Amino acid sequence: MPGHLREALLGLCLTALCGCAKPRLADVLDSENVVATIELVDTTIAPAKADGRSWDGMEHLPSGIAGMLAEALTLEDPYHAVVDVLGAPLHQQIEKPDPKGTAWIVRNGRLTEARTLRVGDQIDTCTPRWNRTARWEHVRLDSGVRLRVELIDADVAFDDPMGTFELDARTLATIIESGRVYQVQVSEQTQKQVLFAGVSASRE
Ligand SMILES: [Ca+2]
Ligand SMILES: [Ca+2]
Repeated sequence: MPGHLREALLGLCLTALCGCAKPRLADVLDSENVVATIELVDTTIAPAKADGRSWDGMEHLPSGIAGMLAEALTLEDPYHAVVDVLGAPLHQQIEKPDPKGTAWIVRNGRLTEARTLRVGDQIDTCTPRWNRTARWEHVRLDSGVRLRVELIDADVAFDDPMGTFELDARTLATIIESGRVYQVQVSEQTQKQVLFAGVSASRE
């Protein structure tokens, strides 16, 4: 092969290699100035409490639905599998929760920038949308930052705790790179009471 062709080919290969080696945003959070807008868009809540009872009634979630839900959480695309289960007619018959809560940006262990989550008219729902109430701008995203969310089912007398989950900075960086509302599975942090958090994040 002529020398100039060999050099051109080598250049192409190096360019391709450099392209592949572009660092993930999660790996440069402490070396680059990454500033982000973050929004908790929605959450997906289990149709029953961890003990199988419905959020507001006395009935138990039918065992068939509970089994389908448990299996859906293990599938390759768990979010869409869970959404399918939540749409089943049998599930529609049990009392749903009235979610509300608080969310924070955690910075080096300190809770900051609290946001109150309310669904307004969306009572009795397992899929609350937070209507842009849980939004943070100008968040300096380094490895010491997390998003923390505490949710409860509002009741007349004694609210039912739903759970607390946190998303670390690497997860938030992955959400930025996805370029969409990213459904993060949080069920293992909440005794499978809160299943997914839909989060949008973009670099400013
Ligand atoms: Ca309740
Ligand atoms: Ca309630």
